[in-house]
Amino acid sequence: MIRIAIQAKGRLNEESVALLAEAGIRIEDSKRKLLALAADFPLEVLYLRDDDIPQAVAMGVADLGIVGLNEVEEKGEAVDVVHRLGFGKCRLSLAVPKAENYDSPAWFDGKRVATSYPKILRAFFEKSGIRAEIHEIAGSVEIAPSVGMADGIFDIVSSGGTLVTNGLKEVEKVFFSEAVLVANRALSEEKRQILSQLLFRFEAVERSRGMKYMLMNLPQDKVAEAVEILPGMKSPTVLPLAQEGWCSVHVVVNERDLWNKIEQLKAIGAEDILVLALEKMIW
Ligand code: PRT
Ligand code: ZN
Repeated sequence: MIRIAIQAKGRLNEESVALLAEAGIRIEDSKRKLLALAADFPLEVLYLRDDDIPQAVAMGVADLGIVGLNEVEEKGEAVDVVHRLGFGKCRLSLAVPKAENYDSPAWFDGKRVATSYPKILRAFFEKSGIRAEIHEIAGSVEIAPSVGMADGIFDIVSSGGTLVTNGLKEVEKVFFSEAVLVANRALSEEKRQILSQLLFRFEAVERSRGMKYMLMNLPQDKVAEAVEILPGMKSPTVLPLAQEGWCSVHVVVNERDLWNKIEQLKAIGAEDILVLALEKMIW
């Protein structure tokens, strides 16, 4: 049995639960008990505030955790980042009122900066040789300049909309974050095995994201050209058709390239193209 801590509510909760579900791990009625058992995998889920996850994992209250890399870095707890999960992407940035004439980090010398991430900010200022006053506040950081609490802020930015709404502009992108899987450093052999099973499933889920399964009928003598159009396809599945000189080609393509590939394939004579959702890719 392994215990994973995930955010109880907030931006990472839904995608954490969805990732587990896609990995075939259903969590018994998530009526927000603190602890819930998975139906068909040796795992239990502990619902916590994101701020508490790094420490819970470091102490072994949970074996694993899904949390923003920003929290892991800020808390500085002794945990291993074992996998990047690709969701919850954001950055920690410095921002100043938009009317300011900002040209370099030296602008912050002698200024007051409000943030909930003092440790990461201190490291950045030290590295840049800047002496600024860091004011730690727990929330609503973006309003600090307009109420006279600070000259600038250091906060999470994703679309940048919140900064604009508050009359601020992003001037330095300091730290890039996404949700990560963290692990306790002293997992038993049994737990390591469950972790590697879990990682195997996560990787299969990630690999199949954005991928489509495509089938088409193609004149037999065009297979080599189709392979040119579909690079990366080492060995396409080619099945004979009842009609002489034709075959059926099956490939996996990235959704991004889908229409482009379809047009090229039609141009060499592909017909009856079917595009299907791809559930999982395992190898
Ligand atoms: O209750 P709990 O303590 O668990 O949650 P929380 O309120 O501390 O965290 P939550 O749910 O807001 O965020 C959890 C994690 O999501 C963060 O630690 C980040 O790793 C990640 N994340 C990704 C974000 C954002 N994107 C984000 N945009 N966290 C916060 N924001 C904020 C940002 O600060 C801004 O105020 O959302 C606002 C909108 O951002 P813009 O730039 O899109 O306008
Ligand atoms: Zn939090």
